[in-house]
Amino acid sequence: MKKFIAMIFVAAILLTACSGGGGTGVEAAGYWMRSGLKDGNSAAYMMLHNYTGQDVALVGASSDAASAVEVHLSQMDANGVMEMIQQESVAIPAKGELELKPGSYHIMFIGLKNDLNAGDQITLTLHFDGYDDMTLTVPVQDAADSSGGMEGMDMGGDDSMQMDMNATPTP
Ligand SMILES: [Cu+2]
Repeated sequence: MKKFIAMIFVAAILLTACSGGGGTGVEAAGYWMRSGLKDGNSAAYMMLHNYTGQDVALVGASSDAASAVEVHLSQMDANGVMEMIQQESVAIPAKGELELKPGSYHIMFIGLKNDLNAGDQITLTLHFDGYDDMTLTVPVQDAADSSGGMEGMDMGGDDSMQMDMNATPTP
């Protein structure tokens, strides 16, 4: 039994060594944000890697690019209608990752302060429970499908996000 435990311990050390450059904490990759119009809504997407041995909770985000910034999950309700639900806390699994992508988790920007066009950049700060804030300079890109109306501030009516399943986040 002792031997078994020792083997698990060794495996854990090897995993740590393989996680790349001794990376600790959380890393964001491939982040981008959808273009949008002043007073409209938009969303940012990315891959969050957790290099720690414990789940890390994403508990919010902030940016001066919009009146409000929230962590959302898009999902199908019982009637087959896509809805967005604000998330108080989303776990990035230990030694795992959380993908924020169209039709799933995303950082929601409500009430853009300015038009955001492809090529623009915004500053986004992510908040984690028990870890330092992470500030990102996020490039704005046109979504693959921009046919969804971006006008209006009514979030309930903006269900255009799920139309962009083919949007490809580029690193
Ligand atoms: Cu949303």
